[in-house]
Amino acid sequence: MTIDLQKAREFSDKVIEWVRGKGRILIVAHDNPDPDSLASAFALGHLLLLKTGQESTIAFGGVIGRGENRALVSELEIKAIPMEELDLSLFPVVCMVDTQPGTGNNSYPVDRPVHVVIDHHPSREICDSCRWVDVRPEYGACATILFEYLQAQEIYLGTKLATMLYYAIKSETQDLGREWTRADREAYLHLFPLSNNRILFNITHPESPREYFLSFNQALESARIYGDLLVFNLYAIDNPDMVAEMADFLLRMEGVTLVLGMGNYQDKEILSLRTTDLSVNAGEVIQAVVAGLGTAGGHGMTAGGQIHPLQGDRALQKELENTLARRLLETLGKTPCRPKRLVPS
Ligand SMILES: [Mn+2]
Repeated sequence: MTIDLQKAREFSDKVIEWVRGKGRILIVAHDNPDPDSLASAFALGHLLLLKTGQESTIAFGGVIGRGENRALVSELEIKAIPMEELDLSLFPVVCMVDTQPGTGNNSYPVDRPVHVVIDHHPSREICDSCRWVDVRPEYGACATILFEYLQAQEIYLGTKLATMLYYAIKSETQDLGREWTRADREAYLHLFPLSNNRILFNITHPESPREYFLSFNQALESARIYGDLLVFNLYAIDNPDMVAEMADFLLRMEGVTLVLGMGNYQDKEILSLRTTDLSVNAGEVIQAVVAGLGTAGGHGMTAGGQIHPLQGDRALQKELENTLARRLLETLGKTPCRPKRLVPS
């Protein structure tokens, strides 16, 4: 291990000391949680249980939709509870992982206190009001930060914990192909031999419903290409994670350097932006595109947003697509042009 664990040790020491004796702990993941968010939440709960004897509850908004994420949760027995089923006043300690207060991508009420924030998204001012904040935007995965705490606190990495942290870093950085740092690589290499390959295979090859395959069809049929930009619209979806998954899929299109996707989940428009262009900051671009319409945030190459509420009218959703495409071209300083269909009509 060549990474410097001093920061991790100091921060985790202080948090453990502060949490000790304070009672029940709530750990908030972001909405429609991904493996990075779920594994980080589990690891934090595990650390605090071993060091303080206090139990944690993992809470999330939305759904665990993606087949891989459902398999992760069931194979590795991660117990996560929908936020609306919890009485939030019962938790004297509130932690947030892989998200921050007031970003719009978590369902924890903004007017309630958050004590501990551990994240790798760009830092938000609102965190100044939180007691303990460890935000490292340079890290590829939030799970890497948690891995460092576990190492610094000399916590034994059992198969289950190792497998979920490994899968979190693997999926978040696409096997260290996207936005990773040396710390992510160290964690990834350390965790791989401790992971269970059969479970990893089951997670990465989930059985998928017919709707899953129809989403590919919808993504392809709706795809419009504006020069090197591609915009697609899934309209009504029953799994909000499909937008990001189809964005990743279409980003492999020759000649395309940026993809903006959208889909309507329970009257909320879910947006996803992906880019391979290193001169573009996806998080900043999507914030400019949805300004005044919704909330958004993200990293350099991946970002997401939500526009709420938008009732399920198809014409309205098409109109929104055109608006977002126009704003995207404007934001990137490109001249407006007539889009081409990916699939000829
Ligand atoms: Mn993350």
